Amino acid sequence: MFPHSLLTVLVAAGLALPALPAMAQTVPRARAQPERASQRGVPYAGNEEAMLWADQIAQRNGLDADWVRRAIGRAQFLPTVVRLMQPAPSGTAKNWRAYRSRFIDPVRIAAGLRFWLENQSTLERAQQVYGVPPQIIVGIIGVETLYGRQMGSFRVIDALATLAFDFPQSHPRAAERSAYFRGELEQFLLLQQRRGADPLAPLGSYAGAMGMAQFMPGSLARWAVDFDGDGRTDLATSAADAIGSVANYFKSYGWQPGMPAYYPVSFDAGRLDLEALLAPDILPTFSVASFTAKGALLQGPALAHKGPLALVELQNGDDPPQYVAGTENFYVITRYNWSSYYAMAVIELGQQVRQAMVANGALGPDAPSDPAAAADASVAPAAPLAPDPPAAPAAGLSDGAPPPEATPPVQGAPAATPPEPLPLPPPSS
Ligand SMILES: [Ca+2]
Repeated sequence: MFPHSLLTVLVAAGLALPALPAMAQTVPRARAQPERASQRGVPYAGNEEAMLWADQIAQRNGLDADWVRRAIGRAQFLPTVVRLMQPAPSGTAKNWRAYRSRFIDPVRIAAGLRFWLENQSTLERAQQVYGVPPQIIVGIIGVETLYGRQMGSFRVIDALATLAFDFPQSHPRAAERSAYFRGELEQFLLLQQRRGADPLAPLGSYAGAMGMAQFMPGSLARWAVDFDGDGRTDLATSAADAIGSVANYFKSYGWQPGMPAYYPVSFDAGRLDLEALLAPDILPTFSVASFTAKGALLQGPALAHKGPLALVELQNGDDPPQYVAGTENFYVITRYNWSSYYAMAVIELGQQVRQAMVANGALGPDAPSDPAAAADASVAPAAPLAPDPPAAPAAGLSDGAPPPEATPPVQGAPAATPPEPLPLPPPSS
């Protein structure tokens, strides 16, 4: 639409939005690796397949071919990105308590309190407009980037090009993932072109996610909103834009105002059918009656829940797992990042920050009750009956792959953040 001449690009480079993360010095802890993201690899200018692709997307989108060729040609292969994208070795023990400890800590809670206080009216406006409660938004932005402090230090174009053209072939879904990242790279170039911004400037995660909310380019194009009304949508420097965009994302995935994300659950050993309960993984499937009939017991407000439920299992290494009854809203949180551990960390961080708000007198104890969880208890019920483990648990579904019934990840529609699981910490850490 507005093809750039080389001259324009050079000018744009100088005028590029201050955008992405001047302040970001490290990748988020969950994804952090000791390597410096600044290590540079071979430029893609010499990669025929990549340059052919550049010509194709230039033609398809009416972009200036030289602009696209220069952008792709100067993108660099990053071996670190390939390594970070490798799936965790099978047999790696999942450990909720260890995972939790990475995100629920005094530093993050204090930063969340500050963020909530500074953005309280915006968070309330987002709830009015989109129906998504503040603590969920605060939980997401805290887990993703520690409230903008860790937005990633990889050059986005390097990360996306590496994953588009050199996705690790050992990955079980390499072809699909490679196609996905080519779509994201195309979206990224379109965004930068539309903004008149330098495609080599933005920094982000090793998967190319950007800003306080770590949106992939396709998600930026589709769900990001200008929530502070300054005429620009900037998730790296505008907390309001990040807040509105996260809320808009959740609304689009069907967040239901007022519905708890989960309920505590306990087991009746006599009739427990854990295999059947875990078979659908995190996809809410069971009515309260069928849940109960299979030995998963609910209480209080959960008994009046109308929609379907899922039994969410959180493993604890060699210790007994914990379980909660996930609602459709729990499932919506996993559309942001396909992991039940991630969703639970978001919920718990939001709850903790909310409690800090109450303790500081910034929220009344009677403020509309916490819709993130029915129970106050920070994660419920160990319910460690530890019956025989199910013969064939739907392992792994909640840690990277969407359940089969879930909407397939069409271009621009998958999780806002990288469509790969956050690596779980080693059991000992
Ligand atoms: Ca804005």
